[in-house]
Amino acid sequence: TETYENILVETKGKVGIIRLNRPKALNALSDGLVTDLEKALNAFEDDAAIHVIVVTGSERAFAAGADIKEMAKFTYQDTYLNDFITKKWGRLATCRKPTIAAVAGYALGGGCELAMMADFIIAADNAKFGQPEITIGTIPGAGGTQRLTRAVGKAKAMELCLTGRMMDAEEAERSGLVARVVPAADLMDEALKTAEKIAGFSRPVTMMAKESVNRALETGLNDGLLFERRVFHATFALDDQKEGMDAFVNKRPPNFTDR
Ligand code: CO8
Repeated sequence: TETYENILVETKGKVGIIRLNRPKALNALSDGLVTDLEKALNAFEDDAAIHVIVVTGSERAFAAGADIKEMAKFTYQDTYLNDFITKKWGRLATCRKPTIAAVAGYALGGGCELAMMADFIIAADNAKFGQPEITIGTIPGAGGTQRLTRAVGKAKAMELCLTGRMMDAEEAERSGLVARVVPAADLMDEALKTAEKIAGFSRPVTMMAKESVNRALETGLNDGLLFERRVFHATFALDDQKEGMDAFVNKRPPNFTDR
């Protein structure tokens, strides 16, 4: 695998792992880091051997937001002309393979937004989520007002965006932002166990399930149900549907071939 300046990349079986790695800046999302992240995500998406992607940070910080030192001097023209920050930033949200954010420590501003771009978040019990942009004179710019509102509802999203306060892992789980909270020491084990479980299923079927859940956020109920039904019917064209159901009927483990 390629080496990067701001992230560490490794693979474990069918799982691709990206670790944000700017420890001195609490993994602040500099242009360099986001460029590395986009490249690594592209590589995992293109690699047929990889089924699931896990993005994580350090024990102290998933990411403490956009790099404020870098951003401080930007003019409106800079941000507008460069489309700061949608281009590279959004890459995690457009992955077709399942993605997990394994979050310990701070997930603030762009860090919280990045975590929310993953399919789901597994949080360490020391995780802290927030959109503190208001405290530095700006607003969330990578989905904080939109994905957070969909995840936790208007009241909590408003409160977090307007006050900048952080919520802990327990509150984040209770309000629907994170799928599961685990002891900090077990975060990577639990995230990898979950990723490996997904990676053991049929790759096209996991992608279809992901695509269908995501439609729920983009459509009305009847269009969403129609989309789901079409994709459900489509799974019957796959060898892996035959294999999965035959294995169940004959009480044996399935051997999926991603066909
Ligand atoms: N950008 C740049 N450097 C940072 C950032 C950041 N977001 N966060 C922390 N650092 C640096 C600090 O400057 C410090 O560096 P140095 O040692 O050189 O002074 C080092 O990391 C350690 O940080 P602290 O000393 O502050 O550590 P503490 O434990 O005292 O505090 C906090 C931890 C509470 C997380 C604190 O660092 C903090 O409040 N950070 C900023 C959080 C924030 O406001 N984030 C939102 C940024 S705005 C944003 O994300 C906009 C999103 C727009 C879309 C995203 C597109 C990129």
